[in-house]
Amino acid sequence: MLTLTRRRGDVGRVFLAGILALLCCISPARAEDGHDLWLRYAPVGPSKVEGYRSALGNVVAPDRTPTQRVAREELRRGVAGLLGSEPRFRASPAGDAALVLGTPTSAPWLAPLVHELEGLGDEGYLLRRTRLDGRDALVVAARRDIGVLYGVFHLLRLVQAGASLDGLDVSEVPRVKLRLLNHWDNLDGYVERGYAGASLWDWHTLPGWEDPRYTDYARANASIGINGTVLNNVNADALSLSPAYLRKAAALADVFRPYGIRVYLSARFSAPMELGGLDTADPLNPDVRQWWRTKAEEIYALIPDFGGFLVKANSEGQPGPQDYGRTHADGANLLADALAPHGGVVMWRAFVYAHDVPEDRAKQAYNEFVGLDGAFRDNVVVQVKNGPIDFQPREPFHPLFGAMPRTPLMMEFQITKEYLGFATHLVYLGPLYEEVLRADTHARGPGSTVARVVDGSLESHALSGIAGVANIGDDRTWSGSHFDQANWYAFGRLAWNPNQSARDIAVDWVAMTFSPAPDVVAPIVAMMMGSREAAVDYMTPLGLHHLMARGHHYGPGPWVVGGPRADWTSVYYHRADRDGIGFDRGTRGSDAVSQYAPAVARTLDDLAQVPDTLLLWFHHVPWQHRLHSGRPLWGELVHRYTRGVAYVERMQATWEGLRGKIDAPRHAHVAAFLRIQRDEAHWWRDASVAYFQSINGLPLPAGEAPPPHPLAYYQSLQFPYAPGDGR
Ligand code: GCW
Repeated sequence: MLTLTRRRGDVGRVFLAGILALLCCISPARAEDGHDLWLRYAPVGPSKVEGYRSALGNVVAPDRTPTQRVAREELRRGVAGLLGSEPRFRASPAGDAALVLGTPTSAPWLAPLVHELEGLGDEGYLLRRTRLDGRDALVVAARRDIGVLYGVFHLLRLVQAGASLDGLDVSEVPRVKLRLLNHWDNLDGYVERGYAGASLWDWHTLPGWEDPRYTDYARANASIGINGTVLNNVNADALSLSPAYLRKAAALADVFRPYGIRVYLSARFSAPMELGGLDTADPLNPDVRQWWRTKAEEIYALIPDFGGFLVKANSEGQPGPQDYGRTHADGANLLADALAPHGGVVMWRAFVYAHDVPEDRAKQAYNEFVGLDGAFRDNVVVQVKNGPIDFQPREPFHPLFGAMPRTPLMMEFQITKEYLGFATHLVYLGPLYEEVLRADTHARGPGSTVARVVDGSLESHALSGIAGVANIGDDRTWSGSHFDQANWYAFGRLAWNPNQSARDIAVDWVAMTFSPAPDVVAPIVAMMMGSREAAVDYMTPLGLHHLMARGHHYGPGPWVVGGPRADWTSVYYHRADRDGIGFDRGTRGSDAVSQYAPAVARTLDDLAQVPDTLLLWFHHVPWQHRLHSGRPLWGELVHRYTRGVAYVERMQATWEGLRGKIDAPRHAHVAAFLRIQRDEAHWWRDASVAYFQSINGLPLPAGEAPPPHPLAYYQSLQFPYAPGDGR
């Protein structure tokens, strides 16, 4: 009996194994965990292999420098994965058609292109189907090795998307000089506002152990043109500048260098006291100035291409020049002078506000900085968040953009979704970035977009930059979820060229991350494109802002009141009472509108013209006020909360329809996160409706479901270990 059972079991197992093997072969998608990001290099369809092989099968690529070697290796990896066989590397393009990589110096066959390449700067590249020595060739050419690497990634992207290489003729030049990630990573491995696990940097084992993930991080960033990374939190620990930690940073810099990525550090303004034993950090004190000069020399001895410092000063408790009665310009210039001999830059943050200033918080950064225009050294960039408050689901563009013509202003976006549902909500940030970059400041008349301020073209600045607060950690997916990878990706692509379309970028990302099949790309892109607006709807519609729970910002907290400072409460921002809701920032209110150029200010100030999307940001409005939809404000508000939830339910249905077209593990992961998002979108809607109804006493509009719990229930929820909280 026993033997028989065992035999039956064996037969069963063999049968099961057979079925599984069969399923693996016929399954449209291999099982994946997302770790390969958009660089999966999954096989192209059989019908395409031959065509691509004739263009990419024979490669001529130099391998003398580290960057040449990584370009060559990336190409090898890509071709092997996509086409199923290794390319043949050859010494010269003689013979069959070839793919030729290089610069006119590293690949002499490209000499005829030398003049054309001149206009591409240090990082641009050319992809072209052409004839070299009378033979068909595909060239990836640039003035510098790094341009060639960028070109290789572009070429592989085209193949991943299934694009034709016939007649290829593309030239690309980045429009922005500094394209940086900002890591808010602490030295103990905790990531402030991080939802993707612990820091990728294992400071303890550095510099002895260089985790291979550091290389993959560099590959991923180079593939989207990111050329710098600030390793540590802006709430900085002075220890990052100590000799031991500088050696660790230098090890990372060594890994990143071949990929064109420079290392930067957040500098704590009081480091001369904490590390140097001085009794002041006054920027005009000669000992302090000497301390920073010596520190810069020490850093450059270890990291010859060190990028520079990022500084958060006199904001949220951080030390700064104002502690000594000096200005932000004095502080920035102190560091700029220390770095200048070595070619480093200072990115001085404008995220500055003080709770003891009885002024609308949205106005404070502008008030602090606008008068300092022209007072900064040439190697200083002022880094400005996209909006005047703090990375909310929607904000108007920051009024400093366009208001400091003599100072290069760098954009700071948040990629990590502190206020947008953490990693579990599917919110594609491409449309948010695009909305801000395309906004017209009118600083020099119509067409003075934020993108033109940031890329330096509006005022002809040599320095320009875009930074994104990273969403990267040690999670297998890198970003905490599969779809959050798209935000890292879109950030990089827009930093390269802020005029690109968020939709086009999403198309590329989906093709590379999931599949180029149109019946996969179209529904996913459609779902992504509306996802940010949906989050605005279920969290903070019509210009509401800063209504998240206190501290960790997880979930709704429109009732948050009291505590150490008014501008860290929700009631400060929504100002709801029995009669109406919204923050009056018009000319009769806080007058924040007047910080914008007159053409913009007029529109925002006028209740009839202000877009509904920013209504309650700029106006305090009666609950009965009619909106463009014809609904009264209260009806519109509830309508939008409900609409946001419904969108998430539609995303679930779309995703369900993709079952079988996406590999099972990733499909299940996304489906589970969408369920969390749906529940939390409901929670946001219900808690907000219950709260505002308790204030205005109005009945729910017809057809709207009442919140399932009383307000007190929502207010009682506590999440003491919600991730990412500042500490
Ligand atoms: O968005 C807020 C965050 C803080 C952060 C701060 C800043 C690094 O809640 O955690 O601190 O902004 O940007 O400095």
